[in-house]
Parts: sequence; structure tokens; C-alpha cells
Amino acid sequence: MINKEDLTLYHFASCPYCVRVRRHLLEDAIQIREKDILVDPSARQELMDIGGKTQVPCLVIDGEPMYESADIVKWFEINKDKIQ
Ligand SMILES: N[C@@H](CCC(=O)N[C@@H](CS)C(=O)NCC(=O)O)C(=O)O
Repeated sequence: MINKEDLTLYHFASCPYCVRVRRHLLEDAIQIREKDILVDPSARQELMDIGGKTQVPCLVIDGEPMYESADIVKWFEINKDKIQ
């Protein structure tokens, strides 16, 4: 099982790749912590500290960053039933 507390999606509102991921989460009713790096400067710094860059979307899974919207969507497709 995957604890949703171990998942964070870093994103920003107008990023089309982030929209793609957030739409997928919405359609599958997956609720995880989301941090907008343009609204929250500390989230932007966190993302920098974790992965050394500010590319979004970034899904952090138990401290490990995953970039690329297609990979993130695929990860949720594979793992959605394990998230609790
Ligand atoms: N191929 C990537 C593209 C992601 C991307 O280009 N994100 C832009 C925002 S729309 C970004 O983070 N640019 C700033 C940066 O790379 O630091 C994906 O599909 O996730």
C-alpha cells in the first residue's frame, strides 16, 4: 500500500503539463497533497531542494522526485488502487 501522505504533487495553475496531471487526478478521484510553486515560494524552494530544479509537474513519492507528466499519469494508472 502507498500512504497518500507520502505523495506530493508540485505544480502551478497555468502549466499545461500540470493541468494534464491534475485532470487525471480529478477524473480518478485521487486526492493527494498539491503544492503550487508560484503561489508558495517555500514549495518552490522545497522542490529545488528535492530535485535540484523547478520543473513541474513533479510528483514526489516518499522523497523521490518523478518528472514528466506522461510518467506521472502512468504511475497513477498503475498505482491508484494501492493509494490509501
Ligand atoms: N515534458 C515535461 C514538460 C514540463 C515543463 O515544461 N514544465 C514547465 C512548466 S509548463 C516548467 O516547469 N518549466 C520551468 C522549469 O523547467 O524549471 C512534462 O511533460 O512534464
